[in-house]
Amino acid sequence: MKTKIISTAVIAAFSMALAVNAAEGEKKKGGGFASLDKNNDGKISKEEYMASPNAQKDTGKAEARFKSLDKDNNGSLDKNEIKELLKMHLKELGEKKQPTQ
Ligand SMILES: [Ca+2]
Ligand SMILES: [Ca+2]
Repeated sequence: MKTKIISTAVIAAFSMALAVNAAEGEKKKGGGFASLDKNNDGKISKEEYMASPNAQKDTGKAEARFKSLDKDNNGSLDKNEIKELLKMHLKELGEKKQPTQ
C-alpha cells in the first residue's frame, strides 16, 4: 500500500495542469506531459512519446508502455490515455521515492 491520499492529490493536480496546458494550447513548454505533444494536435504520437527524455532512458520499456497505454490501438495517446500515462508516471515517481514499498 502506498500513500494513496497523496498520490491521488498529485494526480488531480497534474490532471488539472494538463487540462490547463491543453486549454491554453500549451503556452509554456518544458513542463508536464503536454510538452510531449510537439505538433500540438492534442495527442501524443508514438514518435512524440519516444522522443521524451524519460522514454529515451529505456526505449524498450517505453515502447511496451506506449502500447499498453494506447488502449484503442490507434498509434497515439489521446487525453484519456494520457491520464493513464500520468498515473503511471506518478506511480513510478512514488516508487522511486519510497523504495521500501
Ligand atoms: Ca501530437
Ligand atoms: Ca489511442
